[in-house]
Amino acid sequence: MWELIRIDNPGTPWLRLFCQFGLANQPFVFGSWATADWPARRRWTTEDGKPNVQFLRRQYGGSQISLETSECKYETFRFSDFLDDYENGGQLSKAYLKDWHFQAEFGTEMYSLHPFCSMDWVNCESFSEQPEQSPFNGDYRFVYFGVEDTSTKLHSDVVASFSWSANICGRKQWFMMPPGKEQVFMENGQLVEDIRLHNDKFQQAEVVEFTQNPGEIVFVPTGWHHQVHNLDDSISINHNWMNAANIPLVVEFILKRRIDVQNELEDSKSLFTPEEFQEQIELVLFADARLSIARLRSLLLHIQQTRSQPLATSKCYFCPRHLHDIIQSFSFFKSG
Ligand SMILES: O=C(O)CCC(=O)C(=O)O
Ligand SMILES: [Fe+2]
Repeated sequence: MWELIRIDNPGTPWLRLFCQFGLANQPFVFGSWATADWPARRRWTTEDGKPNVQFLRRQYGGSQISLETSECKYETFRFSDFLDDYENGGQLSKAYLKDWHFQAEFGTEMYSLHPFCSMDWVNCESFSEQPEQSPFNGDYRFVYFGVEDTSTKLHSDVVASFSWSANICGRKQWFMMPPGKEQVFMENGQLVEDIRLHNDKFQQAEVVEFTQNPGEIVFVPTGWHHQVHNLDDSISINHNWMNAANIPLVVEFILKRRIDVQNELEDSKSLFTPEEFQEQIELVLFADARLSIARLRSLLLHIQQTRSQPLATSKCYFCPRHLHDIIQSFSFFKSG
């Protein structure tokens, strides 16, 4: 069984993490030091490590949240009603509150990003607060709240993005496997419901199994399928993102999906002019893959423009701080 690498040394250079895990597309976990000074860890939890219901209700109770109440059926509730139900051990709060666009409503004051996570072309750009300007039509920043035994089925993340997931309270059990190995868990053209029932295949699929403790941050690389179980009542914060390390994988993903969409639409081609047909492909591609070729191009232009400006005029990458980071990274590589 594969062992997951834990980064316990807060002094580990970000460039080393970028090369060893970002560029190599390999998972790792940051130790709880990475979130030790996050206000969320103090304020959202009680001393015994449970969700701090009073604080959460007071600060965020009026927010509208969406819950999957039965298979693929979502309903909207007030967060305070969800919390009341949680306190009373009711049924509503047994539904996993996922993908809550908390940050779009309340901002990001409750946490801060490690440099490895802040090199982010999705959520750290000027467009991230303006859905209509964003190539992704919004941000990819979320809060999850799940009671013990709630879980997320085997999946890989949206648009071939990276994700990080920080446990504010509670523990999660993770199962992850390298890109392509999910095929081992295909039955009748579909991924199995729960890979724990197929643990005889774990070795073949190179499954990495580990527990994420409170405060730890898991890095999920592009295309790695994962299944996640809340071992306790848990709150987590996560982002999906892309940057120079995984953009080649994103481009490969979107080009492949474009070919699929074009093939799917081929029958209706004669109904459109060539330009309209291309537009149609882009529309379907965006609906299906949450990105399109034009949107990807606008993202890349934005990155090129915003990055080349300061670099042309400043000596950022020659300043003593960055030089130190770079030298440190290379000495890490040499030593092991
Ligand atoms: O915590 C969970 O239930 C799922 C997290 C996840 O899928 C992710 O961070 O990509
Ligand atoms: Fe995920």
